[in-house]
This record gives sequence, C-alpha cells and structure tokens, in this order.
Amino acid sequence: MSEDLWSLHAPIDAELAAPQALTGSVTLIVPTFNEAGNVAELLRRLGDALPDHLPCAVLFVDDSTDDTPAAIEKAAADHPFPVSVLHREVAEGGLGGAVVEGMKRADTDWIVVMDADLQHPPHLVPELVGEGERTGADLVVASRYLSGGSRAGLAGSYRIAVSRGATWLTKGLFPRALRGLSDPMSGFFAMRRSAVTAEALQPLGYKILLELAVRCRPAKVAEIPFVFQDRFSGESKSTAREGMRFLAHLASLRSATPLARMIGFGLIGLSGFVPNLAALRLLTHAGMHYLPAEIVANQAGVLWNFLLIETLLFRDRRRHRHWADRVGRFALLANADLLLRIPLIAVFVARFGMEVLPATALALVTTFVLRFAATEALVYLPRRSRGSRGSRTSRQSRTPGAPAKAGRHSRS
Ligand SMILES: Nc1nc2c(ncn2[C@@H]2O[C@H](COP(=O)(O)OP(=O)(O)OP(=O)(O)O)[C@@H](O)[C@H]2O)c(=O)[nH]1
Ligand SMILES: [Mg+2]
Repeated sequence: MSEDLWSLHAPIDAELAAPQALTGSVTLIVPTFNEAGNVAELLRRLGDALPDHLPCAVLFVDDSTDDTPAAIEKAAADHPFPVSVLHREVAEGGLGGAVVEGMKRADTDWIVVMDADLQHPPHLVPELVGEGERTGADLVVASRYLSGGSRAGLAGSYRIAVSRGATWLTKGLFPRALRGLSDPMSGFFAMRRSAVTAEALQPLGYKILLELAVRCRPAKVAEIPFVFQDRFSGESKSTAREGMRFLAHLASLRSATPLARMIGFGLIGLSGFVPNLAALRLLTHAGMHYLPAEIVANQAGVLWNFLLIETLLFRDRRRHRHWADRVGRFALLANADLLLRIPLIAVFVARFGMEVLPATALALVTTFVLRFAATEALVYLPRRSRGSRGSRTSRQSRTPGAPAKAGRHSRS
C-alpha cells in the first residue's frame, strides 16, 4: 500500500499550557471519502469549538477519489490547530481500516474519531474528552440513544429501523463487552490511547467502535448524549454492501474463541443440509440414480459450507493459502468425513454392540470434531512465516508545511 502523510502545520506541542478542564493532548481522526464539500466547514467549526490552548491535532485519513485533500489543504491554511492528511492509495478495510491507520500514528493521550460530514457536532469534542478525564473512563461515546440525544439526521424511517435493529442485534451478541454502551453503532467517540491496541484490530467496514469495545475491552466507559445532524453536503457512502460487511464483521468478532468457532462450524454444517437436499431432489427428479446423486449433492453442501466458513468464520485467516488450495483441502476433508463415518458406525455396532441410531449419532459427533480440528489445522492455520511476510509497514513522510502535489492524492 502506498500512502502519503503530509502535515500542514508544525507538529503538535503537548507541552502547551493545559486548559482548565482538559489536560490531555488529543488527536482528532476524521476518515474521509469524497467529502470535498464538508471539510472546510468542519475545520471552521472545529476552530470555533476547541479551546485555543488545547494540544490538539486533526488527522484526516483519506481514501477519496475527488479533490478532498486539496480542499483540506486550502481550509487548513488558517486553522489554529495542526492539520495532516494521510492519503491511502488502497482503501484497505474501508472506513474502519482508515481509522485504525490513524490510530497507529497518534501519539497523544486521547484519540477522538468523528465523521467529516458534520453529522457529529464539533462542539462536543471537548465535552467527550472532558467527560473521560472527569470520570476516569477509557472510552467515551457520543450516544443518540441517551436522554437528550436523537437520531434526527438519519434519513427516513427505514434507516432508523435498520440502525435500531443493528443495535439490538449487536448488544444481544455482546452483552458483556457492550455493557454501559447504549449506542455501539456510534461513529463519534473518544478513547484513551493507552487503552487502544491498534495491532489487534481487524475492522471491517463502518463499525469501528464495536471493534474497539469488543477487542480492546476498555475498563471503564462513559457516554454523553448527542443529536445526530443532517449531512452538511455530499452523499452518504453507507450502502447495502456495508450492511453485509457489518454482518460479516459481527460473525468474525463473535467467533474469536475456538469454542465459538466450533459452534459456528456446527451451525454452518447444519445449514448445509438445505442445499444438499435441494440438489439431491433436483438431480433425482432429473433422472439420476440416487447413489451418484448423493455424492454430487453432497458437493453442493460442501460448497455452501465452504463459502459460509470462508466469509463468516475464517475471514482473517485466508491469505496464506490460495483459494483453490483451500477449496481443494476443504472438499477433501468433507468427503473424507463421509468415508470415515461408515466404518466408524460399523465398529460401534459390531465391536461395542451399540444400536444403529446412537452409533450413527456418535460417529457424526466424532467426525464433526475431527473435521473441525483438521479444517483449522490444514486449511486455515497460518503457515510458518518466511521472513517479513505479513508485517506490513507503510511509508510515512512528514513534511511540515509542504504543499501537496496534485498527483500524490490520486487513486490508482
Ligand atoms: N477513509 C475513508 N472514509 C470513509 C470511507 N467510507 C466512508 N468514509 C467516511 O466515513 C464517514 C461516515 O460515512 P457516511 O457516508 O457519512 O456514513 P453514515 O454517516 O453512516 O451515513 P449517512 O447517515 O447517510 O451520512 C464520512 O466522513 C465518510 O467520508 C472509506 O472507505 N474510507
Ligand atoms: Mg454520515
């Protein structure tokens, strides 16, 4: 990945006199994707809202294909705080990936994340950090669901219903990690840098707060209410595809432990009966003998299971093997499972005198556990690393005050 980081002012001086209410330094991370019409107004309102003596720097992490970086540069010229832009040529991880890239570069006490489209009121930034300092919380979230907050800016009842449903689903799946957070879908929050383990984060799409709360487990959380505003300018980037990414993100967070993964593996295996039986019905109706049809239909179930397991369970462990290699190994194991089950049932019945049904059930469980262990070990276990593969470090160039060249911000 090639990136450019340029700074439009001198680096921030954390030694500056502390304000009365706030003592910590702050990096304000703003992810941008084609927000040229919003950044000037955002910086203007931030300039008005932040106390002059607050050691605060603004870092835009930009994946734009428009002239957003140039608009930031222009607006930053007379901004009272240091402003930098990290432009990414490859938008790895989308919005969440952009925020994590920003977090890795922050060296302040606090990290505040907010959108560029002014749906998050800039005047609440000092309040978020102040609440954290006052209460000793590691994470302070601006919530639309606290009394005094609202979702006024969510366009239409459909968006409101989707947002509410996603919040319930997420809180139901992570009751402990999200205790005390009424709005885990919020994109406006402050977190102590000492509580962030950026290296452990694997965000997918929009829900970076969820990722932080579940993987970093901040010891203490606090909330302040906020009114979600209308977009100031430009278009929403939130699409149906983002909705699918959100579900995949939930699944990968939920299956982080081996036991949860095994349960997920079992549930996916059960769901595989549907395509298996559907294919069997189609093939036998088309006139195929039931025995070869069984074998072919089994492959439909195997393919279904493979696709779900790839996207929901082992999304973060796919890179070390080519997809054809993974599908081959997976299919081999799934079919070996069939071959192993029959003699196992025979042994249970003939040697141990078991009834056919319990023998079948025991064989199913035994081969399931074996198949799960073998799938992890033979398909998804990372190979031993050869050299530096996988440890990606991105180029970072600080050029205080250097003007941005137009070509540096174009996406390939
Ligand atoms: N760097 C980066 N920023 C992104 C990306 N996608 C969205 N953003 C930014 O993330 C913020 C939130 O995106 P929005 O499109 O406003 O999403 P939203 O607020 O959920 O949707 P609306 O309510 O319709 O505005 C904005 O500042 C976007 O510019 C991305 O892929 N990369
Ligand atoms: Mg928005």
